[in-house]
Amino acid sequence: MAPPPWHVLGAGSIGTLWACRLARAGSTVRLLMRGPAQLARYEQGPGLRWVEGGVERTFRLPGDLPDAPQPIAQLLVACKAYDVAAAVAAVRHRLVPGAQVILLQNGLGSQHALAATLPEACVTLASTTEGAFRRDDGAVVFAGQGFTWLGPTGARPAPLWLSELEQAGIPHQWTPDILARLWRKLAINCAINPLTVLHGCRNGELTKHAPAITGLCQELARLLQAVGLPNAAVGLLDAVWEVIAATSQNYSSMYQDVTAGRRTEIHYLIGYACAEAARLCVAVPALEQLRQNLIAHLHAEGLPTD
Ligand code: NAD
Ligand code: KPL
Repeated sequence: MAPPPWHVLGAGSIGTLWACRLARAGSTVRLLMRGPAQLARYEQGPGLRWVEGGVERTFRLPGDLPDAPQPIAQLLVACKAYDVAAAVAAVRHRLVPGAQVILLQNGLGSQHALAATLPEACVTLASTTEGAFRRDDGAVVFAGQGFTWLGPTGARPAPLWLSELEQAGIPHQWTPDILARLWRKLAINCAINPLTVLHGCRNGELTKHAPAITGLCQELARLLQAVGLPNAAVGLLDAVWEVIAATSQNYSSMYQDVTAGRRTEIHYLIGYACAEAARLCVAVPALEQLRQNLIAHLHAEGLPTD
């Protein structure tokens, strides 16, 4: 029996990256559009344009409205964390019992909130180091080869659809410890991204702010221990410096969002870390100060602070 189609909710940068590779490998992929205007615009255009290694390819994948009749057995949610709840609510009535729902969001907070509203679905969380961005002309560029960890919200064996990722050439591994992966990445993002926004700099220029990074990593390591993930705290400071060195010429995703005037995912990154610290009574004064400075900066830029 043919595997069910993938429905991609949020055909932005990372959604396009997944949709095009799956389609290239022969999987059936449908794009879920926000509404009639988005669907019309998409259908009048060339389709998804995807650039890998300087080579552009176009994929004319079918687009659907949220209330299209087809049931959804496999849903890839690739919108921003703050859009997840509304986006999935619009298609929830189409999910078959036991539907596979894969969440690609960075940070934490959106995933478990959503999973609680989908008791009959099999929810998979992802943490990816792949990178993609949309060029001014609309094409999505595969900017950073990386790796994707996938794991269940509860205890569940590896799902069958992983073979489709294999065929699509999406480097990945199933892990029962996905929460530790997500927290580790969140901690790294907390130590890097807000500072790049506040200092207006590339990741590599954070070498000028080593004491601040050391202090943040100490607090973040204490927080990781308090949430019950001591392994995620091991070598955190070294890992942050490794990421800074490997991405020294890059601007962090949060820096890019702010300079482009886009809403950030602050609430699901440093906001989530500070909220968990408060809940668990872990003192994180430097992290909290950084969050407040970031909020003041976003406010001054006229951007949402949540
Ligand atoms: P993006 O803004 O490029 O794409 C999100 C897409 O979702 C947009 O096209 C938007 O129109 C669409 N969308 C929002 N609400 C919708 C709705 N109700 N119905 C249909 N579509 C809807 O964002 P992105 O960069 O692809 O990031 C998505 C998530 O992946 C984020 O959580 C981000 O942190 C994470 N992520 C991104 C990258 C990357 O390199 N881009 C890397 C790792 C993780
Ligand atoms: O994930 C990142 C981002 O920019 O969001 C890195 C490159 C790791 C910096 O925190």
